[in-house]
Amino acid sequence: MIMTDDTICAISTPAGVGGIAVARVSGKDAISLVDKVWKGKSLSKADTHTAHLGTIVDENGEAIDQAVATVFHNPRSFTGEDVVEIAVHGSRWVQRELINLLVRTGCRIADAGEFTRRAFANGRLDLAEAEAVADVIASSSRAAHRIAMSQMRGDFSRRLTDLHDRLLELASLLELELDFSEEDVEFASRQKLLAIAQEIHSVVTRLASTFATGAAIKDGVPVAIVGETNAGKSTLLNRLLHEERAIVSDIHGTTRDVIEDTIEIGDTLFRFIDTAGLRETTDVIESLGIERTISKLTDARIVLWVIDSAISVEQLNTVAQRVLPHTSDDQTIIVALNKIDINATNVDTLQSALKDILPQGAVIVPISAQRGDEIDALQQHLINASGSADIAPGEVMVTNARHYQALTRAGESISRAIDGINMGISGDFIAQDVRETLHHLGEITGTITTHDILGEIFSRFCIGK
Ligand SMILES: Nc1nc2c(ncn2[C@@H]2O[C@H](COP(=O)(O)OP(=O)(O)OP(=O)(O)O)[C@@H](O)[C@H]2O)c(=O)[nH]1
Ligand SMILES: [Mg+2]
Repeated sequence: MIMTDDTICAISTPAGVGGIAVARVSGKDAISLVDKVWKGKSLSKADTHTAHLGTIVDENGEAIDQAVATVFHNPRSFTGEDVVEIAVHGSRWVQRELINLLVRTGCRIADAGEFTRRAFANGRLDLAEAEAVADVIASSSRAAHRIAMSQMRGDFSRRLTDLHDRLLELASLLELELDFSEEDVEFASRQKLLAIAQEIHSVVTRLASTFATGAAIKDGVPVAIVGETNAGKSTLLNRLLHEERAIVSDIHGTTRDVIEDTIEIGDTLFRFIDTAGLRETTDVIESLGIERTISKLTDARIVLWVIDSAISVEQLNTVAQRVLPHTSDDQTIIVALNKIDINATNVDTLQSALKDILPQGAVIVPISAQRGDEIDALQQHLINASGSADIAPGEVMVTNARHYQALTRAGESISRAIDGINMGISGDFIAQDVRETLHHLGEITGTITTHDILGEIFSRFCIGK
């Protein structure tokens, strides 16, 4: 995508039929070009941020549709250029005709993400904010929306600007030291340099550490439903999704493959993953299913371990050996002691046996997946484990893998600077690491970004964004 000063147009509402559809026109000739196909009050004479009722007419004077045109003068528009948004009735024919007419009049059809890219090029948004526009549009839960909105409004970018300023301070202190090194004066005490560098390091690593939760909230927190065959995993999946998504039967080994679906609980999107039951088997297909179970178990944020409460403590230890070795400290384990409608008496025994073998932070919830007992309690534990409740209003969360990588690299270079200061290495080597840290942070907001990276990012947008 090459930046030009031509005028672009595209339908910005979703493809298909709707009550209305909105075409966006942006560029230096946006207003005069739309005026050519507009019958009504002259848009060229209209004030900025005003809406006008009129008719779209083609070259032969034929009316295409009645429309509302909203005029935005540069630089106070989304793209920073002159913009007209034309709302027409949302028939496919009207939408197609309008765009064809605009193209015949002199507009070019916008490339994917070109409106947002122009907004970035004109300094209306930095790169992180532009990427957040896509996240706001894609967000499918309140928690994901809240994070994307905060990023779009610039909370993340402001945090990065603070870091940038601190790094510049560090760089200038180091340079002062260099300038006067001949005279053997140590201007900035190493102690002070160290304190600044450590503060930057701690902010960078804290931001990077929000990625695991941030990404999970954006895409749906992955919850692997695992356990022995016939424990009631598929019954629980269906219960959580409120639909008969997976086959349930009393035959051991009913589920052979992974079944995934998402649903919002509270404000958070969860991705539930039903898996093949864990047992000794010689069946080739079942073994392949179990391999997938293990891989889903390892990747999940939350392990929802379903246990048939009829089993003995001995059997429990056997199943635990198939589950617990695959879990890690980063995961939360929630044990659903299932079928309490028929085995209520065994629950206490199992609960105390479980307490001995479960890691810290794991929770046990006795439930009946079939009857729906204690599902509310289970959902509350899921919300707690998702981490979404811990997000304070205005707290910055990293949800984008590109940002996470840049932060990780920035963390590595500032950490080298800290080592350098501690070891008494000469200031110019340390300054090198500080500059590298600045570079990585600049990649996030787009102050330092190549044409290729920009093309990559904006091509993932749809046309019209
Ligand atoms: N009484 C009772 N029966 C249940 C409960 N949950 C599941 N079941 C029954 O247990 C049997 C197994 O349920 P599934 O959900 O298929 O079990 P699963 O863990 O998915 O089993 P696999 O797919 O074979 O690994 C079925 O007959 C269910 O109706 C429960 O809470 N109470
Ligand atoms: Mg199943």
